[in-house]
Amino acid sequence: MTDNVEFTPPKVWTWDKESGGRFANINRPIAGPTHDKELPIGKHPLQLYSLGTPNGVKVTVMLEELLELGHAGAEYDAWLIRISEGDQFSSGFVEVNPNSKIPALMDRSGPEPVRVFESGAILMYLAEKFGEFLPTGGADRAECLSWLFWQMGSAPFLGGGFGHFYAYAPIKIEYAINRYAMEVKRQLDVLDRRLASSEYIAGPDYTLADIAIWPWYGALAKGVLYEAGEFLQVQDYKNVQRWTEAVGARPAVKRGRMVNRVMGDPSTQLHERHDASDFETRTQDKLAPAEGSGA
Ligand SMILES: N[C@@H](CCC(=O)N[C@@H](CS)C(=O)NCC(=O)O)C(=O)O
Repeated sequence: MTDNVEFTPPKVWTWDKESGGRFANINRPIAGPTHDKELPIGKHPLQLYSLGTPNGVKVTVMLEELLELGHAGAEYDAWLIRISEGDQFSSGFVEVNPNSKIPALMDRSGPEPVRVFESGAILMYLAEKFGEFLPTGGADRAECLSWLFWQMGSAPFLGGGFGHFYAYAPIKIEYAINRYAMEVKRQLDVLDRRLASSEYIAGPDYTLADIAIWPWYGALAKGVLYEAGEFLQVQDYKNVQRWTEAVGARPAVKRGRMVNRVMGDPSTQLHERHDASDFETRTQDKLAPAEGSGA
């Protein structure tokens, strides 16, 4: 293999602000807020601060599924956090998520607000709060949580590894692209083998494991994530294709993937959601430029 970069790390790493890459303007080696700004608070019990990336879509699909089942307590305001403009570094956002990444949820239904960050934790919190999409015990719960944590551990290799080096890095590095393409194909094969013997990811029922995995691996299977469908030959994963279609056809999934979405066909975008009727009456004040995951 020939490598196209040579780099000898210095003794001490320093921050090279000119390093480039699609998200260079928001990536930095320090945490904490960059500016003072409170987050808005709407009328509903749940306040979501997010963006329609795969990690954000997990939560809006979950909330729409809960509403579809009739849980009025799952009514939510979804506020748009434009990560390319640094909204995740406001003092208000950092109070909800010290890690400065969407999605972040504030549950204001009780006497004291409860903050929840990390999409997997938010899914579990909502599943337990409403008693849905997570088996209550035994082997079924273990299987479901195993797949949820599989997703949380695997997607950074897909997004931060493969997606970054294939689509966002300022130069195409053969070693990095090959390493992560191999891992992502292995992950697709893991899912494909599982879905050969199981209707849904965690078993015969649709659960939060499907809700967590679909926005990443369903989009990859459709060839819309990083436009890598042909490169990874995603059509070969037949069981993943079958499951992607089945999950994508659910009405709550169709609604959830529109919320906080600022890219793609304008008719698929609902920048903020404050009422169920917003899906019918949506008017986009101003369409934003395409924006992806800054992970
Ligand atoms: N493990 C986190 C990852 C969240 C994440 O990476 N969010 C990205 C968008 S998909 C983000 O907010 N990036 C902004 C930044 O890195 O500054 C989760 O699942 O919630």
